[in-house]
Parts: sequence; structure tokens; C-alpha cells
Amino acid sequence: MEKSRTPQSRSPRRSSHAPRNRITRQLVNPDGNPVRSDDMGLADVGQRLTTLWARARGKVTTDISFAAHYAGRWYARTTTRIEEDEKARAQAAHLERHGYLVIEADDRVAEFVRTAYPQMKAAWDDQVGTWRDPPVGGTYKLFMSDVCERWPAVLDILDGTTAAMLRAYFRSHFQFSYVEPYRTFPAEGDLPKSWLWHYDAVAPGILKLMVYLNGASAETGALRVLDHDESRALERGGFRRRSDSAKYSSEFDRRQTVLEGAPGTAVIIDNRVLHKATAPERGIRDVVCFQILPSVVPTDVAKRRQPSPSYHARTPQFPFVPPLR
Ligand SMILES: O=C(O)CCC(=O)C(=O)O
Repeated sequence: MEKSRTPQSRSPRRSSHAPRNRITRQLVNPDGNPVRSDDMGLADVGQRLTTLWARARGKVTTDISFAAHYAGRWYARTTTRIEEDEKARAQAAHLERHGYLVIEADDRVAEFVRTAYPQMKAAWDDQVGTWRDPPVGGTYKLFMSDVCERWPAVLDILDGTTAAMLRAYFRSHFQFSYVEPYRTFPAEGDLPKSWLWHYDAVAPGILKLMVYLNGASAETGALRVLDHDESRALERGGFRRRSDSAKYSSEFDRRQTVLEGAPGTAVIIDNRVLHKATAPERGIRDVVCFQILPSVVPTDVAKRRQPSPSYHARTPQFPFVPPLR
């Protein structure tokens, strides 16, 4: 039986004299209007195809990366046996439930802040082994390269309280996909993308952990976060992408949690919660940022296997699969 069609759903009948123009049917302008063939030169078509190809490649890379992460997490959980104490389990449950957690410095972190941070601070002040991001149009983040080579103790600073919580959270061992120190400054002009509300482009459950080397308050650039429930509420309310940040700014102001802390405090978020960097109103903020994922081998073994987990300007966006070419 033939399906009945409403007048709206019926496609317009093509006149036998009308030119068949596939491009007109497939492409739209950025404002959503169909592109007319006489608007488009060959260069435009080429440009559009390049954009579509880049998008498709990005999507495939993301999908493969996420699938690799889920498979790796499952395998790590089924092959490791983790028994952490009640405190670690309670902290992990908070991170799972809310999507963020703050851990005060334990002795090991405090020792690093006391002994290594003054040297790191001097290197930042003198701009030794550093680079700015973005290179033009702003001077908001000063990254430092080779932190694991210059201050190897950085790889061990989480070995106390935080490591126990991380194992309880992943229910497996864990590893770093990069270790990235950077300094943030008061802003002068338009802010680049991580200063708007966003999710990181990594699989859910991968953690970002920042150790505030010199502490952070609301005025000196503490990380802002929306917990799981608030992030979902903003999505339901229409937030889709970073560029929507200004439109929903009063909602963000109302719902956000500012993760403040003394020197050595670790703030941890999973990438399913909306978050944003904030330029200090005064002073500077120095952090070491770790991206953390599950591991099938103990963390010490994973550390030794990695040639250098320090962050470099070339670090791929998805550390788990090589970029597709
Ligand atoms: O530096 C911060 O406070 C957060 C950075 C951030 O969100 C990002 O780089 O994605």
C-alpha cells in the first residue's frame, strides 16, 4: 500500500527543463541557506569539500579514540584488582557523582611545592623553556616544556592520597597521557577558547587534574566548573558550544562552583562537566596539569614505559590513537 503523504512532505516536482544541479541540493551557506550554483566558483566547492573532509576525519578520529578508551578501561578493570581504603572510595564516589573533586596537598605534594616550585617559578619568570599560547593575539598562558625531564619528581607527586583516589575511581591502575605546566596572567583583550565554557575533546571519564603550585582563589584564576547535574541542565536549556557562553553567562554565574585552594591543592574534573579557565584579576596562577586515564599496568611501570609524558606544542589532541592522515 502506498504511504499517504502530507502536502508539506511532498517533494517539489522537478520540471523536465530545470537543470539538474546536485551542488545546489547538497550544500548550504554558513547561515543555513542553500548555496546557488551561480554563487559558487570551483575554489568554493574545493573549500567546502575540504571542510567536510576535515569534519569527517575529526569525527572518525574521535569515535576511534573514544572506542579505544572504553575498550582499554574495560580491559584494565577486568584484569586488575584494586582495594583502596574508605577515604579513597568516598573521594572517588564524589568525583563520580559530581564530576569534580578538590584534594588538599599531602606531604609529598607539599614537599614538591617547597623544593621544586621555586625553580619552576624562576624558569617561568625568566621564560626558560617556555612558549606562549596563543602565539598572537594574547599572552594568557605561558607553557613550560620538558617538566618531567627537568623536575622528574613531578611524576611522583600524586603517589600519596591522590593516587589512592584515582585507583578507586578507575577501579584499575592509571597513567598520564601528558603532564603540562602553565602560568596564566590577567587578560588583555579577547580570550581564546579554553576561557569559554566547554568540555574537553576527550572520552568521558578521562580526568584533568591541576595542582595549583601557588594556590588559586576566585580573583587569581581558580578553575570554574558546573557539576554533572548543572552541566546537563545547561545542555537541556540550550547550551551547545563554547560560543554560547556569553548567552548563558548569568546561568553559569548562578550555577558554577569555583574550585579554590592553597598551594599544592589538586583540583580534578572529568570531561563530562562544563568548565572554564578564568584569567586572574591580579597576580599569576601557576599549575601543573595532568591528563589521566586508566592503565592495565601499574602506574610505575606505565611511567617508565613512556619516553616523555611532558606536554609539547605538538602533543596530539587524542593521545590514544595516532592522528589519521
Ligand atoms: O586553566 C584552567 O583553569 C582550565 C583550563 C582548561 O579548561 C582547558 O585548557 O581546557
